[in-house]
Amino acid sequence: MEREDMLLYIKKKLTPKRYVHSIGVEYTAANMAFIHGEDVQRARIAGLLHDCAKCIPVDEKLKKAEKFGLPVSESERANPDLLHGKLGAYYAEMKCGVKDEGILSAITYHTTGKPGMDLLEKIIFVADYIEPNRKMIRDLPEIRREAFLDLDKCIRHILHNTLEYLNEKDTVIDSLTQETYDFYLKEAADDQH
Ligand code: DGI
Ligand code: FE
Ligand code: FE
Repeated sequence: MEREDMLLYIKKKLTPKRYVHSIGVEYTAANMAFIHGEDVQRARIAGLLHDCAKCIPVDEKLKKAEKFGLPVSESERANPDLLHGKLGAYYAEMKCGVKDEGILSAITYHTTGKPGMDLLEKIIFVADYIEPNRKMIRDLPEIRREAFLDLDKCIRHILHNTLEYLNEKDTVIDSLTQETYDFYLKEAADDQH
């Protein structure tokens, strides 16, 4: 599918705010690709489509994931909104014809991250958090600078703040979110020695 058709596709599936957010992630990911040496078109496609399943009602997210045979973890069952990455990758492939496994993986893991992310996965994880239409959240100006200057530090910072926020909210924390944070903390500590 060409970009124009992807735009039409997500416009149909998303609220106006979520549509604007998706375009923000597209161009933020493109700029991060320039700086960090990722393929710009891959970053744009992943950014544009990452939330394409976000606006499906919660109970339908779970039903659709089961219908499509996608694996559903305990925390996803408790909080089916977490499934929008996995479902989004499914639609990106089935509805938009994306075959690039790296793009599909970046969409799948954009909410939780995962240990040992490749460059495209890191870019989408970060671009989602820092895109210009995001409402101001704690440390955002600093996190935006880190996104271009020190990508792994940026990832640690985002996960630190997200986990703190989720702990305050007293909600289910996906084990992948915690594992990702632990992985990047350990990697940074190992790099010191
Ligand atoms: O879809 P977006 O809003 O653009 O961003 P996202 O896919 O990162 O989802 C953001 C929400 O997901 C935010 O409220 C934090 C939440 N989140 C991230 N990791 C976890 C989580 N929520 C739960 N319950 N558990 C997690 O591990
Ligand atoms: Fe999302
Ligand atoms: Fe998003």
